[in-house]
Formats: sequence, C-alpha cells, structure tokens
Amino acid sequence: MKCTLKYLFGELKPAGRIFILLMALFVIVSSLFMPSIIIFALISALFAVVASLLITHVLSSRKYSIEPEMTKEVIKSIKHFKYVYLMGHKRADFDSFGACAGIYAICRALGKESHIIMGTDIFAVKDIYDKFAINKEYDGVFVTSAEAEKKIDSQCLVILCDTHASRLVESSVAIEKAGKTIVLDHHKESGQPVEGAEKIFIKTYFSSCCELVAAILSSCLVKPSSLEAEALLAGMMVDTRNFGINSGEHVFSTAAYLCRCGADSVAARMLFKSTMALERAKANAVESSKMYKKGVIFSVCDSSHKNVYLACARAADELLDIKGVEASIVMCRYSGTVYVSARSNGRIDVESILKRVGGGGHITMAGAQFENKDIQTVDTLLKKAVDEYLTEVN
Ligand SMILES: [Mn+2]
Repeated sequence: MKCTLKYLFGELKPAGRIFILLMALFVIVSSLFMPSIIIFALISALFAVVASLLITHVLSSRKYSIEPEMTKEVIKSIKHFKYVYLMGHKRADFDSFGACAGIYAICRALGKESHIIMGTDIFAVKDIYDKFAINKEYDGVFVTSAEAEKKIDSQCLVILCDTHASRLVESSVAIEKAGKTIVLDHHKESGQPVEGAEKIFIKTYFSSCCELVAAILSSCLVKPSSLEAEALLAGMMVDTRNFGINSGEHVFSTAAYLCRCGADSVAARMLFKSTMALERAKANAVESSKMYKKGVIFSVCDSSHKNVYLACARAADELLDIKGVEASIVMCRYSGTVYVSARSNGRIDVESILKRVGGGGHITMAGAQFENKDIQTVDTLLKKAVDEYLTEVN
C-alpha cells in the first residue's frame, strides 16, 4: 500500500497529483451533501487514478527511450545536486564544447544553475564560444578552471564530456572537489581513467560525444536552443569529418533532429574556417609527407604557430584524401611536447597503433602526446608500432 501510494504520488506530474486530490475532495464533499452519488463519485475517482497512472506510464516509458540508464543517471544527478559544472578535455574542440552546451540545455530545463568550464586554450572553439559569449542568455555561464576550482564543493556535480582519460581532463581539481562526477565519452578506453568519477559511460558506438548528448536530449524530451543545437551539430561534423566517416543512419537522424531544433548547417560549416597561417602549416605538412608502408603515410607539421597541433590534425585529415593512403600519421612539436594526429579510412586501426605508444582514440581517429621527446624519437617509436600492428593483422 505504501509502495502504491509512493508510486501514485511520487511518479505523477504535479497536474496529475492535483487532479487526484481534486477527485478525492469531490468524493468527500459529495458524501457529505449528496450520499446518493457516492458510488458515482467513487467510480469517477477510480477512473481518474487509472487514467493518470496510464498517462504517466506512457510518458515515462517514452521519456527515456534511448540509453535509459545513462539518461536516467544524468537527470537524477542534475536534479540532486545544487550546482552543475560541465567540463570537456584540455584544448577544447567542437565535440567537447558542443557536448557541454547540450548538457547545459538539460540543466536549464531542470532549473539548475550550471556552468561550463573553459580552459586556457580555446583556440579551436573560439568562433562558437564567441557566439555564446555575446548572447546575454549565457551571461555568467562560462567560468575559467581557476574560478571553478575555487567554487566547486560537495554540493556540485561535475559532468565530464568527450574524454575519460585523467591526463586530458581540463581540471582534475574540479573532479576531486565535486560531490559527484559523471563521465560521458565515446572514445575507446585509453590510458588511466579519471579518478573519483562515480559513473563512467563510455559509448563507443556514438560517432561523437555530441551525438551521445543529443541522444540524451531527445530521450528526456529537452529541446536545446538553436545555438546549442548548432554547437552540437558542429561537434558531430568534426568527429565524422563532415559526415564522411562513422556516419550511419543514426548520425544523419541525429543531425536532422538538431536541424529541427534550429541548428543551421551552413553556420556550423562556417565555424570551420581556418586561418592563413594554419593552412600554410597544413599545406607544408601535406607536401613533406612520405609513404611508409601498406598505405600508411607519415609527415611532420613544421610550424612555430601557437596552435600547430590543429594544423597537424587537419593535415592528417587531408592526407587521407590522397589515393593509396589508408592511414596518415602527422607529428608536430610545440613547447616541449610532440603531438601526434593519426587518421584512417577504417581499414587500418590507428587506435591500435597509437595505443602501443600510450595514445588513444578510435579506429579512424587517434592521437598521442609525448613530453620531453624529439620528433625523431617519436617517429621511430611510431614506425615500430606500425610494424607491430601490420605483422599482427597480416
Ligand atoms: Mn569527440
């Protein structure tokens, strides 16, 4: 009985609860003044209860139609905590940024104060970030890592998007200080996972973290704003290389859903405009590339550009468009660190190659970083990893 009552009142929406209370009041009043219609009133009340239960059941089963466990956990936790902090990986990209913007929409719908933590290097997402920054609706939403670390305590929930590796997290202090951390990622397990995260959801069948977040949004029937939908679409476009890879029916239906929410695909495409310096660095990397073996091409992106690793990633993308290239591996060195971007058309598993040298990612897209090593040493390590991989698969 206690359970039934809890179910009746706990699961019902406020309107359903008021409806039941009104019916109960109707029964009491009619029994006092018009005993003859008690039976009619009781039947009406019973009917109302059954109808409300059915409606609630239909609504709740529809509510979490996609990834019910993950969606339920995210919603339950957001409701439970006083503040929510959303965070991506270091050197934010469109996917981590878009995913945070999508979760922000859920927090807003649930009336929860939430903030998006922005690191120091936001070059890659500057254009979309600026669109949010000039919009008054997002006043005070973005905070720096230092501000967040000061404010976060046990009353705060942290949701980490697009990575689960501790070395890539924007702020590990935020996770340490928060009451709870949930991780939403689509990358294969790579490296040491973040410590102190209560729930880690790694769903590798999603093309991007943005697609994963869009699934949560549609599952809990929260509509993102058109700008948030644009950020989510941009994230999906980056991780699917403009719908060139990992783009099945589910990716296109998610893109259609985001367009229905107001995302402008042309505006999203415009976000990818490059700078002349980056394009030059990319072109140099493409020109100096050398085929290693079995369609694996190597190159070095030689530039003093502050964001050379972006040119490196784009060069790796572009090399894949060359006939005969199955996988591309591009290296660059910036402030003591060697960055590696690897791409593949799906026939060579670059994740398996980079995992051997401490990197991670996906079959078609992977990366690695090496501190205190020179390009030559990294080049040798990578070629050894390629050899090992090729012997293993052939
Ligand atoms: Mn991603």
